[in-house]
Amino acid sequence: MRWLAILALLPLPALAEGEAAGEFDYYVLSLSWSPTFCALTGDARGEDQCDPRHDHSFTLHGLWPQYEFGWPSYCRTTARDPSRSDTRAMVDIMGSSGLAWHEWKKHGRCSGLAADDYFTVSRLAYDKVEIPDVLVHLDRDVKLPTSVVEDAFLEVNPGLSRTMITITCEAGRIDEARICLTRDLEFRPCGEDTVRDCRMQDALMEAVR
Ligand code: U2P
Repeated sequence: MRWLAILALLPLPALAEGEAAGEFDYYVLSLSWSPTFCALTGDARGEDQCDPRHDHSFTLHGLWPQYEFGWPSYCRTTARDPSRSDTRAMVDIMGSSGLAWHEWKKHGRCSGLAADDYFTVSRLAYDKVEIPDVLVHLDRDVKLPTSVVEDAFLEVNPGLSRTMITITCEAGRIDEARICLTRDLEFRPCGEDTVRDCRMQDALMEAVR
């Protein structure tokens, strides 16, 4: 019985797997700065998303069901998986159908929705957030504190405030904008574990090319 007492003292993991679908508190809409993805990963893999004929700025990384603390993943669900055409239809905003499939498996199955509905809601959430024009058309590399990126989002999204968005960095570069939404896709404050504000004063934001 002593091991039970020890188990009870261990901190709960933020990440578990195989939770029940549809039981969550809010969504994180995760937007990925495509030039950073391409520089760190995509170019080396020869991803089509990084081909110069595209001019992606913030692409949809995923719509993630969250708990007030932590998040579910790879949930148990009887919901239909997406068809090839469902995942292909997300390429315009996600960059690749492989990412759409991965996001469905890891996060979408926790939404309690069928795959086509999950992608519809993901697109609605992506469309709800205005990506600042100055970033959509960023035509030169800049170094800046992440607060400037956050300010740009706040300026063009009425109702969005600082506690509802977090900007992350990776390897010295602006990586993602994560925005917290209710299950009805209204802006709301992020849970404390979702806040990953990058503290760099000179994070690289490469131009959209
Ligand atoms: O941050 C690294 C990866 O962890 C997953 N993540 C992170 C924060 C959060 O609130 N929820 C969440 O799921 C993401 O995993 P992915 O979807 O990319 O596999 C994130 O990229």
